[in-house]
Amino acid sequence: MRVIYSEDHKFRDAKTELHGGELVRPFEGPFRAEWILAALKEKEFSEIVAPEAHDLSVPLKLHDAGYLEFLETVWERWIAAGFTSEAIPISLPVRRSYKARPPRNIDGLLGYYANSVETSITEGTYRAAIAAKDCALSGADHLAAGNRFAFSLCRPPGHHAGIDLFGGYCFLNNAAIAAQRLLDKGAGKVAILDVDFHHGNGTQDVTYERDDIFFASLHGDPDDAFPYFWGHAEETGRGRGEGFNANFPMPAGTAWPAYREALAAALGRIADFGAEALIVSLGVDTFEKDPISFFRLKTPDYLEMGRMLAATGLPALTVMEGGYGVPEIGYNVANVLIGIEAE
Ligand code: SP5
Ligand code: ZN
Repeated sequence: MRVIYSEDHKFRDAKTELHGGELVRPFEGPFRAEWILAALKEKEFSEIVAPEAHDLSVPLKLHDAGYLEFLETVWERWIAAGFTSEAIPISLPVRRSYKARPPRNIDGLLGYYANSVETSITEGTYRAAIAAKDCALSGADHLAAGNRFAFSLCRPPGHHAGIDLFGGYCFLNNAAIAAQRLLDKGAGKVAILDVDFHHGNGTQDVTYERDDIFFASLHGDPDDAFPYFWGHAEETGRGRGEGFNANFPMPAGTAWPAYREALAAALGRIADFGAEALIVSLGVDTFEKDPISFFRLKTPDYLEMGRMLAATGLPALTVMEGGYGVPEIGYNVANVLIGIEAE
């Protein structure tokens, strides 16, 4: 299967993440892509290509124009304001913030566009995020050209990025951008299946009122896990999108037998929807050794996950999301892809 990878991910190399009241070295760093790439090479994935550059026309169909301009300019504005460290918001619109609108001050604007504050913005962040969305778009183009599978090794990840919101280590919603590209190239219905440990709140945000993208997410129960304020089973879509969003929250300690049942249910919903293509938001932070998550999947489980995904019979683009802490994340990703190709 073709792997689309850009070295530009290295421009996203934050030094700080707010975690447990301290600024720590981020869980989401360049070493993640290096581990994944090394495992793919070891498992003889030989077609590893750089993405084609794409413009912002597809992102602009999902994200707010002011938000994209903010992402492009925030670093220079932050430095111009006299700050010397990484950009972290301090004040966010919350309950009873009356008709919150974008403030002029860059420190305020940072909070306006944030949905969480662990994600420091740095000098190279925008450049890396643009490369990640190009990986997603090039993967979608590969499917649109008639190929059955591709893997977009996106970094930074994207599934927490909403219409006008960054956070959860995400800036542009790579998976939704890929789905939009497939629709633009002629698909009538596309499904996004999110198997990252965390609820894909950004993807839910950008697809919530749509009936041409079905979104299903399997994740840690938001009563217990980030992003806390999204991802409950009763969130089913709005307006014409009602019935086109499906959340599968699961408790701490969930291992493969229960996970597999939820996955089968989600794939059943996607089949009923009549999807013509599948985008998989692949986080391997469901792994038993993940440092920030609480599921208990083991390395061989990812092979079976891949087989189940391919058994849908759908063309499938896998897009990288989370998975932290240990080099085994590379083997877990490789196993999903091997399982997909084996089916
Ligand atoms: C793409 C992705 O996986 N983003 C996840 C962002 C999560 N950031 C906040 C993590 C908070 C973890 N707190 C759990 C502490 C466990 N000891
Ligand atoms: Zn995650």
